[in-house]
Amino acid sequence: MIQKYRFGTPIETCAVIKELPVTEEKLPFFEISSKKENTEFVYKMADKDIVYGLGEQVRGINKRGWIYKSCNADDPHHQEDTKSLYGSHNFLLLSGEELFGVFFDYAGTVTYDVGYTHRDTLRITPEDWNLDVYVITGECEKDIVKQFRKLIGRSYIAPMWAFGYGQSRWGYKDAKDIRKVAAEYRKRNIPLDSIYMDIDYMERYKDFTIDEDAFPEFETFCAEMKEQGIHLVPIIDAGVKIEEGYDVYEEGVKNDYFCKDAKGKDFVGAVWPGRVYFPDFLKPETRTWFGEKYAFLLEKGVDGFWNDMNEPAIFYTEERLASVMERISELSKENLDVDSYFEFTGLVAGIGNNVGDYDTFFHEIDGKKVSHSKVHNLYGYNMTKAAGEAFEKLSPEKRILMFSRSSYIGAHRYGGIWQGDNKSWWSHLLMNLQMMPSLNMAGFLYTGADVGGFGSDTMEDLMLRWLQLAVFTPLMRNHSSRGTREQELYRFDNCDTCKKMIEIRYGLIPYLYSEYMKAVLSDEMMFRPLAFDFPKDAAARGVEDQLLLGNELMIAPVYTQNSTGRYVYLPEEMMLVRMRSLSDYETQVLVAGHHYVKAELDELVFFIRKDKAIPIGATAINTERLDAGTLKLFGYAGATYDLYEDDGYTKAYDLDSCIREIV
Ligand code: MIG
Repeated sequence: MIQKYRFGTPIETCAVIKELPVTEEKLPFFEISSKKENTEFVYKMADKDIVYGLGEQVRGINKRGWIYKSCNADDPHHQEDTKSLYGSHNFLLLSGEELFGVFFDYAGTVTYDVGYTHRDTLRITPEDWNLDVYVITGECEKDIVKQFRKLIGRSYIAPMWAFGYGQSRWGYKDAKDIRKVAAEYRKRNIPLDSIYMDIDYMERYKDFTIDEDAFPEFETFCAEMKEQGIHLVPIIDAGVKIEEGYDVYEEGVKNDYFCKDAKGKDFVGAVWPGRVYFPDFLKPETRTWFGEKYAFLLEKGVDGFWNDMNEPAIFYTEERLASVMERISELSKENLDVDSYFEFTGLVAGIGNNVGDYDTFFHEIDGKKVSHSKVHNLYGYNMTKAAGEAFEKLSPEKRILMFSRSSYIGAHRYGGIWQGDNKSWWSHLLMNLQMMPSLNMAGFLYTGADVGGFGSDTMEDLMLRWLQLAVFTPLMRNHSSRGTREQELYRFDNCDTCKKMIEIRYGLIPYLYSEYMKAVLSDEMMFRPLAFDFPKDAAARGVEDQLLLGNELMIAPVYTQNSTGRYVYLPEEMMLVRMRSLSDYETQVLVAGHHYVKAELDELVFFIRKDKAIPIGATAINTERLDAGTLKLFGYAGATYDLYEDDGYTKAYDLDSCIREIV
């Protein structure tokens, strides 16, 4: 059951697709406590209660013990003490003494003190008191999530080719670089479906332009890559360069499509190209206009995009830069001591992505001026919505790949997300795993992290172990930052082992795609904490580094360096699979309980649940060449599998007619 409670006059977020009546009853579970500065929702947690949810956040599957903040942030340091990442997903699931889900539909900042100040107290503090709260009760965790997902609408569906392996790097500067990547992969017969184009493809970082010197005859280049079975996936940034003669800028100014400053002038911020205007994506007209701009690339043969910098990331605002410069020039005359030195470094460090700037620019909602700070978390969502809505018109038949960095619940209907600028750290491999279920709860099913890590220098063993997790995630993209160690698989001595992992991925794609589509079409989670299927199992409730995948698998990757195995908890009997390649593997049935499982660096380990089997096929150079005729059941003897199969390309998806039983 879902009940909707309203406080004040909330700003419409369009997170929810069902119009529910507002109940007059008293909000259950929470006390509303008013203090001088703020009002909070307070819930007393029992000792063993687990708090699931919050989508894209650091730390564990169980969020207890820390403070989180919904305030979309461009923060490349995903650390234990980080409070906000790129998305705001205000859904929590309490499991323990009570069982309920709660969604705070609120566009501004929300703070979640999940047993940090007091171990037993969950305190939720929205910045003001205009919000809708949905409380969901049900039989079990899965049932509550399913009700919530029905409330927020069906998740975005990616094309099948987006389940292939993708290679990316911030630093491919021209067609020659990209051709080289393609050639190196093809030469070694490593499967590959896509190469990503980062900001360098644009003409001086202007959206919807192509640098003609770097990419002459882009359309032909795109066709050349398609010929090799490779999709090019360009990045689109939120800020629009201020430059006379640049059509996107000029149209935006003329038609009033940009955010305004306090005086009503177009608001000036700065990102890659220097000074930019930010499209007011909260205005339907702006969305229609910006969305149609993607046609520029679609017409050239592109069929996938990633939206970036849409929190929005701001390097500086005119105003702040000016005042900082002024203060620095004063300070430059001083003898910098303990106070003034830190003031100086703080001033410089505080120029970029300063939350204080969110009060200095404005959106137009239903003709009214609204401060950005009130709707900050909706910005990236509406950029993705602009693209998603446009694709329905521009490409009514064919699916277009879209994933975004910033998001809010609701954005899941228009695109996936990736987990942002992680680092080549072992802890971030675990974080990738831990974030999967909470993102699924929030509706983001097409997701994954930068494999191998984005920032800092990767290691070949980290890359291999990371592949052993990413083999299972819908988005499997190797991406890294400029200035870090190059990490295309062919850079490593163990390239051949990496290749085998990619081949296993392609063998698993029919199964993974099938489970993904079933999850999307029935509003379920593809990745679940163990306790969602074994709620009464106390040991399962504590597991933070294993997940259930679909209805047949459990994954438990190795995420520590120099380990040749790990402890795994089996809530029931399962079949251990240890795979070195599609043709070199062993299986072993293990009883329920704790096991030490060996997994050498070149061994992918996963588990098939009791009396289940999955289809595995032959590998192929890309998804288009996968042959369903090669599928064979793998797992418990006698088990069958209901395979969901469609063309992976058009929008003719249907749960009933696309299922075929594999025996
Ligand atoms: O960090 O476009 O998250 O994937 O390579 C700077 C350059 C901006 C952030 C994205 C990252 C991308 C990078 N961008």
